[in-house]
Amino acid sequence: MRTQVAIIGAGPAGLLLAHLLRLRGIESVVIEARSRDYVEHRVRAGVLEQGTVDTLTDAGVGERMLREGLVHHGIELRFGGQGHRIAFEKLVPGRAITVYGQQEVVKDLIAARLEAGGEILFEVADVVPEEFGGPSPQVSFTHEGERKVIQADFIAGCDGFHGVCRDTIPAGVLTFFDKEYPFGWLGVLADVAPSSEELIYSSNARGFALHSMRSPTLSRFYLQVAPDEDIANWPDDRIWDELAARLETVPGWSLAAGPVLEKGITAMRSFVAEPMQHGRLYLAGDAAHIVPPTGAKGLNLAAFDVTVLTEALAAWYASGEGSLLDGYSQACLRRVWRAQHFSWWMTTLLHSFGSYDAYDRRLQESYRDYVCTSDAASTSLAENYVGLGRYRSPA
Ligand code: FAS
Ligand code: PHB
Repeated sequence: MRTQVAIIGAGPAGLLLAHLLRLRGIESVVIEARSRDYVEHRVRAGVLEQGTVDTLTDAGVGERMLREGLVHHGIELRFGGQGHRIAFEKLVPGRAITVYGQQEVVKDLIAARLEAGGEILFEVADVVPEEFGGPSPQVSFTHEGERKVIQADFIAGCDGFHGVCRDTIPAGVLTFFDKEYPFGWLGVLADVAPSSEELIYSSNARGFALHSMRSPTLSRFYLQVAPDEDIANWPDDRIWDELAARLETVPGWSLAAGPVLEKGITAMRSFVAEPMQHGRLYLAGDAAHIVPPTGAKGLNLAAFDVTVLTEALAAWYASGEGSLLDGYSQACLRRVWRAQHFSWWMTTLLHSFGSYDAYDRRLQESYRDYVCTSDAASTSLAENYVGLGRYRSPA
């Protein structure tokens, strides 16, 4: 098989990259380890930044998102027995977020890809990116019981944190930056109407809880739990009791419960691999970086990376100009580290850390008070949360 860009991974990064490249007349083949059904039903991110919404809309894959997505103009921080609304319309006028599940974005991108006659090979195995140190990289893999090879000009490593691409880069080339948190998130998808119009980030002595949603009839919740927590310890009744204990902390507000459709535990980690490229292999999305989901940045960062990579590849194919490709990693990492800091900051602001002494807890309380009473502080949160705008190529 021969193509221009071999894309490993059919998550948001790989699928959006394939779509954006096609719009620029650049061919690609996407290979994915899991089945189509699996990737289209994997419940993950839920919040799209304004820039991601604009990218999907302008790329012609935003029609259902604009129809079904929930546009929100604020979020609530809830602590000390009070709710504090971060009002985007006041702090960052004209910018909002859209609540639209990652699996819906994936479905829309797969549908667009297949409708355009693009290729996605699902359920591949033993994927090996090769020869990316020279001008003729290739990817070998097994598909439908047969060993295959894709010859390409470039390889895009969009295979997530647990993929193979990052690890095929020779030792000593990459520098890793890693931070683990002393807790995880228990995520819950429930067949119940949200008890709030907007997202609620709540913290009290019992820990952190997040009330999000997917639609007017589908709610999404998260609970801070121990990092090695076993989901078997969390029957549905206990989940609802704990969510109520952490969210029902302002007078007159109550949480509606309902059937739990799905529950699972996600580890919390901050991670960056630098640089995000080596030879003709380019890493994008979770393959290159991970953020704790508190800032709702993961999916949005992936979209930003592939926007940068598309511009760089388009310049190379148009004129042989390689400076944007050479500068890919640097162009991404500025945004990556901004999102890393914001995600770490939101996580430390809102979670209970067992290691905190009395002084640390007073600092946290003071910072929470400052964020809720200072326009400058809440504007900083708002502009990071709705996103810092789309990539603008230097050209
Ligand atoms: P992805 O991991 O989404 O996609 C990588 C793809 O590559 C997968 O489909 C995988 O099957 C495939 N792959 C892996 N190895 C391969 C191989 N060897 N060959 C071929 N294919 C291979 N972000 C938020 O903003 N909010 C959240 O609430 C949130 N919750 C999350 C919960 C979980 C459990 C996880 C793991 C992540 C969560 N994230 C969240 C982050 C998540 O949304 C990512 O940022 C987003 O999926 C990034 O997209 P990709 O970079 O495409 O990586
Ligand atoms: C979600 O709806 O899945 C979600 C929303 C906000 C976050 C994390 C996850 O910060």
